[in-house]
Amino acid sequence: MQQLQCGRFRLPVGATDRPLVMGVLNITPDSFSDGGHFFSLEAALSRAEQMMVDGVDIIDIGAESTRPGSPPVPLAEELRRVMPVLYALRDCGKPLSVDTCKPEVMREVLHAGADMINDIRGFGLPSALEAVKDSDCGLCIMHMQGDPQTMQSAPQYVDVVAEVGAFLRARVMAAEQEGIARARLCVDPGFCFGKTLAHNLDLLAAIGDIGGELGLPLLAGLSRKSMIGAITGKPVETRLAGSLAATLFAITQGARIVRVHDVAEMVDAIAVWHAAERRAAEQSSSTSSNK
Ligand code: 7PJ
Repeated sequence: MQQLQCGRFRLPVGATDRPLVMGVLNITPDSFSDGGHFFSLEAALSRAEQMMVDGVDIIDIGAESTRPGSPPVPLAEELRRVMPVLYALRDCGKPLSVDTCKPEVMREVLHAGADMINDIRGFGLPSALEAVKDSDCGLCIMHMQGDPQTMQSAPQYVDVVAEVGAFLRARVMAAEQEGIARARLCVDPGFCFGKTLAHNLDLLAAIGDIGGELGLPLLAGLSRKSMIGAITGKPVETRLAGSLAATLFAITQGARIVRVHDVAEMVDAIAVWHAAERRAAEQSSSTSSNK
């Protein structure tokens, strides 16, 4: 049974386990999909409570907007946003992930009890791996081309699937060289982080291969993203159905953790998909054993 070591938790991420839902808790005043709505501590906590009622498996606290074109958030400001939320949710019973690239933030939040670090730069800043290595937190290693300020201007690849796969492999090796156990790692192709619609679709079709080749659980974040808008023509507030479809497709391709804004809807979609999928697997194994 495959498990992801995630601070105080061991999360089931095997091929037959129910895919896990990571709920996005944005505490930025400007993040692109729920800009400003959840900036106050009170609002962040009530949002987290609702996600728990809705069946969330991991809460991903993000204080640095990574919306395309967004400016970096200074260290002190990021800590000012994230720490009160982390302290308040510390004993909520769910694994707490922090979406950050800054080694100083990683150290502080791990000290305060975060279970996972989700780094859109794949722990690429100097001393990021060092900041997490002596804890037992989970790591999500994500691929991004460029940086949030410029990444969507002209992303370029010769072979996006091979290049994203090679990047993730290199970062996994770097983590292992720091002595970080593989059981703590998951990988993410980073949809819409320096990718055109065509790049994103290539990656979506191939994510099973990327995760499978590395032998690590795959995390996919598609919720409300620009690629959903590019396909449906819908603005960010009306991308729910498109997000559910893309995310379920990612699950059929092998994603084990999905990062979403709409937890209740995703949990229901997964419950129905998983029930049907398990039954289909039972039927095909009983058919093959009768042969
Ligand atoms: C992702 C993320 C993602 C991981 C964001 C947004 C932009 N972390 N943080 N994967 N996206 N691991 O929520 O649209 O796709 S911020």
